[in-house]
Amino acid sequence: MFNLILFGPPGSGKGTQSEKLIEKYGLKHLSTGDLLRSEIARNTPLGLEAKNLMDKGQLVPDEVVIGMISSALDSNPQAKGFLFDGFPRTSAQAEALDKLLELKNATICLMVSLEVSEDELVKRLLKRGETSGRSDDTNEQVIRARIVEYHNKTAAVADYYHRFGKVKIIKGEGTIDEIFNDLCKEIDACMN
Ligand code: B4P
Repeated sequence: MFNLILFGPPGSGKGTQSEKLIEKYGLKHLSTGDLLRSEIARNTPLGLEAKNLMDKGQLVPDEVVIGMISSALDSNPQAKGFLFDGFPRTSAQAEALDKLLELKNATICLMVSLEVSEDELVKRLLKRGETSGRSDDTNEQVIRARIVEYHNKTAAVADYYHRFGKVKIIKGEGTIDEIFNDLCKEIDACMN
């Protein structure tokens, strides 16, 4: 089983590159952002709690996202591997993921981390906000709060995988195809 984490700050291209990667490698895409937005769209109690936090640019509690990932892993027993997009976002989530995978005799093979300057992140997210209908993309203050959450809580997740020599850093600025090619080089090197 090949399990990959696509890592990076909000707006770094995780969702964009995930779509291309799952097509090329046949991995099952697990995006906690998409799972949460689907709960919001269905007006579930979990969705209402999540929306409140996401609209402020804050992370949703660990137990909520870990529970979602756990059910998604169980519902996809045939998957030949998973692409984790936007998860793990805290060290507690990273430790929980390791334990969930261990139960399936699996592990994270590689974390690819997209690096993008803060000005570019803000520019991209505000542009997406013009059309996406995502309330967390329309307000610059909320976007900046998401970037602060990333530095305070999420950046440390890369250190966690770094200890196991599993992190590769990719420049996340350039054309979508250039970045995709750089990601594929790292993934192919890890698969072979
Ligand atoms: P996510 O849905 O994960 O959203 P994101 O990080 O903002 O988006 P992503 O990084 O995938 O966007 P992309 O660059 O593809 O999270 C949303 C919220 O959900 C979080 O703030 C949090 O509240 C909550 N949440 C999610 N997971 C959680 C977890 N595990 N724990 C706790 N809370 C969690 O796209 C950005 C834009 O850039 C697009 O418009 C795209 O077209 C553009 N773009 C992409 N690549 C480009 C390039 N090379 N050049 C120019 N533009 C590019």
